[in-house]
Amino acid sequence: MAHTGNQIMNGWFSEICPMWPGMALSVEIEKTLVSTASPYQQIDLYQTRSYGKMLVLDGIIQLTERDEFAYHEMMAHVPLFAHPCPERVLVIGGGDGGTLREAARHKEIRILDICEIDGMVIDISKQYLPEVACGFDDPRVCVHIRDGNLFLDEHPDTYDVIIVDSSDPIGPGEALFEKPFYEKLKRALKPGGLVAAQGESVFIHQETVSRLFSIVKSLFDTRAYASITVPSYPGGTIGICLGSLGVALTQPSRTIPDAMQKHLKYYSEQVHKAAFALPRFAKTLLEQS
Ligand code: JA2
Repeated sequence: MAHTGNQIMNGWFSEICPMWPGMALSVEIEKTLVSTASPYQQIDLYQTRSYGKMLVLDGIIQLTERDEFAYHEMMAHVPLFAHPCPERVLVIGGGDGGTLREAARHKEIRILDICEIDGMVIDISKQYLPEVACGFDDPRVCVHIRDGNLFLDEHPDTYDVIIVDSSDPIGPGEALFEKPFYEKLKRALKPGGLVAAQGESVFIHQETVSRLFSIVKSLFDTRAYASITVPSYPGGTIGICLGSLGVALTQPSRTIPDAMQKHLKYYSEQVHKAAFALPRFAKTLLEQS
């Protein structure tokens, strides 16, 4: 189901979605820069008053220039620092390039594949969000415009780390929240590999989080859930759902190189550990999933 109705009133964009009924996040808009439909979804890009440019897919905020660093640093560095030596890495989704930009800071990586279903998201990000899409410039990056499910079928026993940087489970991201997809992720991992997925919010998507975590629990012996503060996502927090084939997840296994330290605005060794400390209700929800 897509949400492509006009959500702009008096210069304010409101993110209205049945996944979070009865609430909306509003952002003041100065200008619409792009409004177009791809074969998969409606793509809008706005100049906002105080959050820089903002990418919206099917009416849902995917990133703003002001706070994208929080989500992208955590989506990349939590799984990549948990792994002792990530050489072959796959990002599924993430067509804006921000997760790639952060992943590319890891010199251990030899091949950095990205499988994004919608090439238009990549093209628009390269044109309008160069400081995010610069992730595509790294020579180790190999772009595959494909369905993630089909791509995984062709890559058994291939990856040390897979990052699922998906949109919400409505529209093209839907299949990425289902058990068959997680079975394929597991098959695509090398021994000792791990997967990290966009895990929604424990405050407002309890059913989605619970279902996702129960899938990960049924397939991975080691699993964990981290949370990130991102003002422009609903409720101001978003989670990372992780599962591994034996590798510990809740602390970094390598030290952060000095050359990387100076680029980081959110991730640190302390933040890595702290992100897994969850409020009581969330801990209970995940234990009961
Ligand atoms: N942003 C994206 C993406 C996939 C492609 C392009 C941009 C995200 N995944 C994160 C979205 C989080 C949505 C929270 N409601």
